[in-house]
Amino acid sequence: MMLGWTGAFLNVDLNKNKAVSEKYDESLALNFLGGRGFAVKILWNTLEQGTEPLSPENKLIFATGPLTAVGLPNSGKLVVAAKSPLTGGYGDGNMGTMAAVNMRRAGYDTLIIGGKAQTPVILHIRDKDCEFVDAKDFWGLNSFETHEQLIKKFSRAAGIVSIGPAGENQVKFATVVSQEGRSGGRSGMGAIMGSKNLKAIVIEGTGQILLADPNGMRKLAVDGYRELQTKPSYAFWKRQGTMSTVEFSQENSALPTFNYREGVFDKAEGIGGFSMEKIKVSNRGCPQCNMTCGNVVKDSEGKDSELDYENIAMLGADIGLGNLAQVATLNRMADEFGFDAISLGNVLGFAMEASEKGLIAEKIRWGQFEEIKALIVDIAYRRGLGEVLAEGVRAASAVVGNGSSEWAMHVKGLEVSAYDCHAAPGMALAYGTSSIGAHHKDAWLITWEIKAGRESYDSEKVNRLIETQLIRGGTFEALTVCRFPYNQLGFQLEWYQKYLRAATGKEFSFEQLNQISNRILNLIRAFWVREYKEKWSRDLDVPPMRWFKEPLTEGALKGSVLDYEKYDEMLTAYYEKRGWDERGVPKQSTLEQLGLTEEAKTLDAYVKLENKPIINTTLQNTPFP
Ligand code: PTT
Ligand code: SF4
Repeated sequence: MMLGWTGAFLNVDLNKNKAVSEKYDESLALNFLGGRGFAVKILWNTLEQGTEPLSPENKLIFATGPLTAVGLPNSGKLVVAAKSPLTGGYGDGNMGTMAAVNMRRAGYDTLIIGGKAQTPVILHIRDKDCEFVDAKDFWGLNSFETHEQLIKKFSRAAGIVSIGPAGENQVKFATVVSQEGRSGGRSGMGAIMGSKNLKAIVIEGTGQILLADPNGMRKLAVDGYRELQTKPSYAFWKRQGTMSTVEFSQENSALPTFNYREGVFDKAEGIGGFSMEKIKVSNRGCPQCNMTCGNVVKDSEGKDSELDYENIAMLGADIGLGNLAQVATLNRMADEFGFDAISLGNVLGFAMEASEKGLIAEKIRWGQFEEIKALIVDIAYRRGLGEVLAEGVRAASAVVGNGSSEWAMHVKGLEVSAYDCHAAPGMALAYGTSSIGAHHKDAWLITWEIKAGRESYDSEKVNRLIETQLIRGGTFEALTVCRFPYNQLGFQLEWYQKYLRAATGKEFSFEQLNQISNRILNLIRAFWVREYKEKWSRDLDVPPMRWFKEPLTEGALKGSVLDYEKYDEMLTAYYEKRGWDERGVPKQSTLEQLGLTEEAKTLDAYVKLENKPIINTTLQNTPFP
């Protein structure tokens, strides 16, 4: 019997309204751990190459890991994954939700959802029972209304994930939303739910997760919570969460401003952590967490809105809006409609710049609150300019043309998150090589880079990047728990080894954990290459040209710009250290060393692993594969 893992997946076929519980082999758990590891392995195994992301054949995965929901600090998280409709590659997000807790208590580590319901449905799971509930009365509701209605219909203790109108209308950057403010799956996981006519999933789990050492885990969990509270930054974290990053980014010319033209914003103070504190009403957060970081404020309409740094930077500075209560309204709209707030800010900034340059007929101006609100609604319902922007910034720039691809701020189709990189080559490489496109999840290198020397492109940065990607993008995404105790409060990694021992009864050395992470990240890379086939090119690992060509014109780092040749050298060094060829494709030997021999054979059939050149595309303009 497996301990720590439930050992079962729930396989749901919406074509047939059927759900089957499946045992999986222990070797999967030992080699891929859980979360992102399970997700990529399932997608690799079950999707045909070239599967259309919004087709019934795509699989939507909700995956937990051996540490999810076992009572230890910040363990109420899951990974939501699929082949992304925004990027055409591997896509996922990590969200805190009671659905993670209930899924494990219902006896499942992972839900695998395929097919498409004929009419909108809600999947209701109660332990081993499953039903498909007609969702006609819910379709069209926003995610907050959906949550409220479903709690009334089922139970307050149920775990609920749902989509809003953005997901229903298959906006390519629609997310899955939970608990009025947790949002996951930046690269369009909500659109996948919409394409399957799946409005929501309600899970009620009443069982117990079997652990190797339950008493040991209880004690370790209490010790962990106590230790977190003693951390010097704990109190400030509870006050501001990620919001203090606004001041950090502004001081370091990294706050995305006017569609990443600049790294400083003259109204930054008004949208920063200390301004937020003045209107803050409470903290909200994920289950099983004692450092809850969601800052709830009253927005310009008097409604609650939960603020994080990324959302505020992207729906504030990046679109020229300096009124925090108004930014909070846009943030709430993002959660209600179920958009990714980062991509939303990005497409809005792109539209404003295109409008300013006279490249589109519509007038949409920096910082004009009413115009922005109206455009957000149009994106959700795919009306007018909204229809173009609903496809994401890469596709929008293909429509707008006129060189706009140089300031369409994305990598591999995923919009850049909220760190300007004119003067941060390491962070630029982190975006370039991230597992899902330009997201900071795998490697938030910028704080370290600023201390280490931001002007350098040396191998220390490459080493640090890979180390960070393995821990954050590999281990934490597989465990599957929140990484904030570790990277924000300095909670040591050794804790997680102890937790793993108590959960599974097995020892995992750091070398083993790194090996698992490396396996996961290599398989993710192999997935991208398999899906892009001959369209794959190293250019896809290069961030937007704006950062190379258009220097900052304001702030202490005025004149800064990235150096293309040096970036390219750094990319080569990165590939060598990863065991990838000059195209960024994992070598046969690399995959074999990680036990991915079968996967190497499959990949070889699509892209010769002996380093034969494949078509080189122009920078970042690869059409959707
Ligand atoms: C995450 C991305 C982030 S990363 C932020 S703010 W951040 C934005 N939050 C959004 C939001 O809120 N609403 C919305 N409509 N769109 C949003 N888009 C953006 O989505 C999130 C926290 C945060 S807040 C971060 S960094 C950490 N991320 C973790 C991670 O990736 N892995 C992990 N093991 N632990 C993490 N802990 C932290 O979790 P995505 P959440 Mg999110 C409202 O989903 O797709 O990964 O994108 O899930 O429960 O809200 O927690 O400064
Ligand atoms: Fe969720 Fe924040 Fe707690 Fe992490 S620290 S579990 S993101 S509330």
